[in-house]
Amino acid sequence: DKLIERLRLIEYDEEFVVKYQPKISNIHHDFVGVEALIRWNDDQLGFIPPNQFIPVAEKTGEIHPITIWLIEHVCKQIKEWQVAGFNVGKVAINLSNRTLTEDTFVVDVENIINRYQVDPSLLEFEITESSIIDDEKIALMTVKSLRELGATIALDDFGTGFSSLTYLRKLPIDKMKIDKSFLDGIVEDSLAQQFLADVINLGSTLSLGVVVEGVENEEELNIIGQTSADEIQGFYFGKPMSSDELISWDTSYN
Ligand code: G
Ligand code: G
Ligand code: MN
Ligand code: NA
Repeated sequence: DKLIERLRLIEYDEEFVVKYQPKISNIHHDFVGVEALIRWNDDQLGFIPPNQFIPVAEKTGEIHPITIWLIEHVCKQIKEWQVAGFNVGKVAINLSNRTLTEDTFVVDVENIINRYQVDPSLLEFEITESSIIDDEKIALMTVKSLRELGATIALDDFGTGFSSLTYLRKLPIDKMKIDKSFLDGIVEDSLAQQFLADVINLGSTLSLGVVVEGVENEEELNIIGQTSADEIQGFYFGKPMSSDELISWDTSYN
């Protein structure tokens, strides 16, 4: 259809914009990192949200060049921030299923890191449960190789997949991002609060860093403040922003 055709014709540098959403530490509310989120503005179709075009790009295979473009864009941005003396901590990048089974992916990432001389520990890759279950062996090898390069691996949307907990226990990951649906209605619901705290404790038991996503107000923030979560992300602190917006956000945040 139209979307597939437009996707094939994308001028990446002109039509893609990358936004960065801040992540905050749970203890002192320090600015500790960002998640990079892609935005597509097509001159015919207008703005197309990622949850609309990413699944299509996964089917057509376009997701590979898109992800490589994004990683390169992020590495350039990290260098620019470093030159400007702006410290954003780790930059998280979402990886689709298909990316993890692309045989040149790790080598491509390695080449970009070397080209831009970016410290790999500044990169965090977000994967989902389904992406490692679909094609277990190859995807797991990719994840291990990314970790060996020095990158961090976070399991995104935790709690929405169907993988068994014994399987999760064996995954080569560093962090867990609790899905924002765990915060639905939590302010008035003490059972939901206990459930969230228990899920966070599960991550801590597995020695994983725990990120809580989707924090929109102070009440939710206070609930999370009483848990062992490590990081917080959500509109309450900041929406996904351009680099310039992020710099002014940081200035007024501090
Ligand atoms: O930013 P937003 O809330 O609109 O994101 C919607 C969905 O699109 C999220 O699941 C997010 O992970 C995904 N997404 C955003 N940017 C990227 C990207 O660069 N690559 C992949 N694979 N998914 C992305
Ligand atoms: O699937 P993934 O976790 O990558 O999706 C991340 C997306 O979630 C971000 O792109 C952002 O648009 C969205 N998001 C981030 N914080 C909030 C929030 O506080 N509330 C809501 N509703 N969405 C959020
Ligand atoms: Mn994510
Ligand atoms: Na998520």
